[in-house]
Amino acid sequence: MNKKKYAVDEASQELIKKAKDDRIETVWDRKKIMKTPCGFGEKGLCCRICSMGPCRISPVTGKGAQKGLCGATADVIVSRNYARMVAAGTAAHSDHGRSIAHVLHMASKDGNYTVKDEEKLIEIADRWGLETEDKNIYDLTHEVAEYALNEYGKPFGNLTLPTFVPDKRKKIWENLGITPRAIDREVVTVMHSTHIGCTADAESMIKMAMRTSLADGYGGSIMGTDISDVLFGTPTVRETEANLGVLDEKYVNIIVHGHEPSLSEMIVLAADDPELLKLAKEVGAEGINIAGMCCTANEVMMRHGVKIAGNFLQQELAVATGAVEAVIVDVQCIFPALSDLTKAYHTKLITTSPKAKISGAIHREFDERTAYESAKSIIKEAILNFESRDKEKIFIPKAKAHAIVGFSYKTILNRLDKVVNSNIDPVGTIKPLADCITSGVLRGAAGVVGCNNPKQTHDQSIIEIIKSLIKKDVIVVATGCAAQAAAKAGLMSKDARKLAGKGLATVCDLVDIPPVLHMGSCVDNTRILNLVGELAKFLNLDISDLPVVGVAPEWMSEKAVAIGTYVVSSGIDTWLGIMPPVIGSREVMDILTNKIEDMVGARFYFEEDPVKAANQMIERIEEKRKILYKKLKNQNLAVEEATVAQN
Ligand code: XCC
Ligand code: SF4
Repeated sequence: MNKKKYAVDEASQELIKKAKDDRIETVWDRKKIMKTPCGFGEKGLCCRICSMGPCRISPVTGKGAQKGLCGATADVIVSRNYARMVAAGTAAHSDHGRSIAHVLHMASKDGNYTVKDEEKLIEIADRWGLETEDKNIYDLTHEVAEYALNEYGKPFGNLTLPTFVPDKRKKIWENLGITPRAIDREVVTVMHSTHIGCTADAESMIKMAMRTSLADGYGGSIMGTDISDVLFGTPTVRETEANLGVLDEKYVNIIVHGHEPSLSEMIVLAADDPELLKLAKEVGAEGINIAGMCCTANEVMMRHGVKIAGNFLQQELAVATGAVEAVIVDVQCIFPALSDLTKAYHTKLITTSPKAKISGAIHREFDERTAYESAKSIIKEAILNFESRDKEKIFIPKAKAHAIVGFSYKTILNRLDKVVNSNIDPVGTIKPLADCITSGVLRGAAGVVGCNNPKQTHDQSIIEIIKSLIKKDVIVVATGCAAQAAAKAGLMSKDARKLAGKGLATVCDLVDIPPVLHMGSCVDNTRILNLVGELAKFLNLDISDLPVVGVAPEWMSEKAVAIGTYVVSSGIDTWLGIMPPVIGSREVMDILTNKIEDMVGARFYFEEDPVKAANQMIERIEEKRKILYKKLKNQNLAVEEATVAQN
């Protein structure tokens, strides 16, 4: 290994070495071959939008082309590229949400998919103004599903925003003209406006990107979260383990990888089928071990405690253990490299979605109408593959960590009730959290989200940022691959309380939570929006008044750009640990890191150094606290600062 380590955890390090010994190629090898990334692409200055180009321009050096053939400037090209990233990310989250809505439409009393959380169904129906009284639950289910699907393409009006959005925030969006309309419409509008010969004004383009991102955060992603909760249950606290050490040599190991829980839920269910367990024994295994990867892991872990094999950059390493019978995938974040890689071992790569076929993989289209049987036959294929293992090639690292997970919005409220004096305080409200934050026992909250990226040492920035924050009494909520990094590092265990500052540690003890709360997959960032939205409403403030920050230390996907944009547009300052391709335009840089604050009360920070980023976040949180006090005092709320200065 050269100067920079590839990964921080032992399991990954051991397997990177094994991959090398096995002479297989991983992302880090390909990164070496790739050498320096294209400078134009990196700055956002390459335009492939029409075939007069591609045009690549050099405004930074001032030499060579300064405009594209059509006359597009750096500001135009960069802003268009940025908006397209947001549109693609929004499309991915929202289409995932749509699939789940289709599954909801299919749900029936004796079907493969049923309603697990009726209360949540009714909550959604109420939010959308649907009549719920005296209605057959499955009639209501179909109505809710139809309403959801209509939100994607309704011809008139705006998206039906969730009730947790504070009125002040809605006003801000309205005044800026960025209130989202139908979800698909926003994506299409960006694709249209970025076509040659349309929008050529960076600010207008970025505003369109913001509106589209809001259609993701308050539309498509919410569908993903809320409807999954209806179908599969709203997550509650569970214990699990994380890292590649969860694979077990004696078992048939199956990795579920991708995003949509409709597949993984069935796989988890079917893995308990007596017929399959019998078959597993017959081939010489002790049982079936399902482990998750990426956001699919988060979905099944939150609802069943299924173990986490690893996050994004560990997908190849899992295969390199030589102990995985099948990697079952659906959509998003699946390396095409798995196709060749699995062939170097006995592992089967099984694709299941027509939206993500991979050449060289086995395609077993997952049919939701016969979901259970589909899942069973896929698992069967994995079991029968157990005997093809090459014992010589097996190495499973020991490393794994214990984690307490499953913190949905409701679960957090229920936990907080433990500290409530029910004679005075209403239970089931956000008041205890508001008290912790306004009193200063907790200095603030941070959402640590997003992916892995080989531009950074795997997981390192995520872990460092989280540790710095909790030490300063900032409670961390995490989703996606960042949450898995935290789980693997033991930051979601009881023990992690030792790493927290005094205030946070006290809260953790009282409420019995770890200092880092796993809130789910990336569509579940909506759970965080829900939390901050309700908190702001409770305090009669706007989200931008809260001492709350967001950070994606090692992001890589377009989805992360969409998330970052809706988080900032919601009024939450957001740090990106990987520079997005916008540096080629002075105007776009200025909008995203400065001007946008005048529009929505929050801005982007681009900082690759995790220590610097964490310090900036803490500083910002303290600044926000001062504003918070002023505003609360103006409302004549009696607030007492517990610890005035950060010590
Ligand atoms: Fe993918 Fe969602 Fe990123 Fe992980 S965090 S690499 S998007 S799996 Ni969402
Ligand atoms: Fe070049 Fe303009 Fe075509 Fe882009 S749209 S490729 S800048 S001519």
